[in-house]
Amino acid sequence: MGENERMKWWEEARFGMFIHWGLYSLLGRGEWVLLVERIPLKEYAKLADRFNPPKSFSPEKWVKLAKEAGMKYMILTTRHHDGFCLFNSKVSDFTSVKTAAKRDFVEEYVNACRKHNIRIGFYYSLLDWRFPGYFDREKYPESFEQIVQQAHSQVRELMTNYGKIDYLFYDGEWIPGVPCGRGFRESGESPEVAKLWRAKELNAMVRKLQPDIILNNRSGIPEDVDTPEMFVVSSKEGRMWETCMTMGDFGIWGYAKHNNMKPVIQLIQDLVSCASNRGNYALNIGPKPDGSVRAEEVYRLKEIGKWLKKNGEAIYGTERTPNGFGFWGAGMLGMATVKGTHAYLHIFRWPGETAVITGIKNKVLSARILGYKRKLKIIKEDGRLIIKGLPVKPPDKYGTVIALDLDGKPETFDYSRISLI
Ligand code: FHN
Repeated sequence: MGENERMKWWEEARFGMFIHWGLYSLLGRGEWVLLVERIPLKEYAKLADRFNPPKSFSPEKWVKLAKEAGMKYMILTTRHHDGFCLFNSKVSDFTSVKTAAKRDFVEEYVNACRKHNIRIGFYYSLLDWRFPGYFDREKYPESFEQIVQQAHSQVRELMTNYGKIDYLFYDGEWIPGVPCGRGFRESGESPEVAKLWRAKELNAMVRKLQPDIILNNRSGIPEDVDTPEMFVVSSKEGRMWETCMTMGDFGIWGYAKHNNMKPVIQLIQDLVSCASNRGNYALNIGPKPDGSVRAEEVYRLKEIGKWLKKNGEAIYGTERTPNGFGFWGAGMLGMATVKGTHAYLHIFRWPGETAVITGIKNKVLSARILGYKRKLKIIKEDGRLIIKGLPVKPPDKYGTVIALDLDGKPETFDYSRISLI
């Protein structure tokens, strides 16, 4: 399959669900609880005796929610930094198959994704806090080597035993004391990190087993997509990227009993901002230990889904918006996304019956409000686009999209440098 063909679904998708679920969900204080509270390993391991969701729970519930939210792919934590696997592994007994649950949740997850035709992503943490070699590679070289071997063996298991996988999201590539070029925003290369994880060999194995897979940039090698985290930061032109984002507070991905949820409008504006710059948005849920999704997350996903039902045309498959198009997006009214010969003005600050947008070089053939029947009048004068006949009040509480049909690919020129007199 050619490069463009391989990335096609990714370009079309724009919106995915990230899922952080594991032993840490039982404690309700986020996925880093083992390390930040320095819980003794033996005590933490006992959680596996309690990690046993009811038989009535199935990952299919998450898949149905993702579909209702308008998400096109999913990423499940198959194993996080605590080392507990949601899949069967020959190289570890610390798995949901060999402990209380006696279930291969990864298998249930992939089956549900396929049943509902949604693209399948695996998250896999290279590091494993259970090994002293992670904390001090020099002092415990054999232990560090064991982590690397575990990672190679388990990634091979994940790429072999669960059918076609669309996206592998490595995480936990950083190693104490070793320079790592990837931060929350930067996606820099990390050659020393890649060398220590033997990432070249690992990724070659992955691509041999899964030739069409998309790999993220968190094995120390850039591979296919950058992954800014908690920030919408677009990569350079031509480079694919995805912002992953928590629905609640900064940096808490696993279930946390007390968590301040972001407003729907902020999540939608993030999604538009990603789509405007040819990026994807992986929005996270942190299910409770029984697998159920908290009401605040369900509400937000359903609200976004309703908005996308009306405005998805302005999100899915969008291209990179030319700088300055609509003069910094859609003027000071919102943001713009583009696709083919269409431009979409996402208006978050409703102007009333008339909207004025500058910076569009094209001839505008027509304008319509997505999901709303109303004849609009467009006037192009002195480089300004004046749209008349808009409703007095905004049709959509989260953001109304005015679709423009242009005489060609969207073009702009910089009005900020043209004197007003
Ligand atoms: O340490 C992890 C964190 O728990 C979470 O999984 C995020 C999601 O991308 N990644 C790491 C922090 O960068």
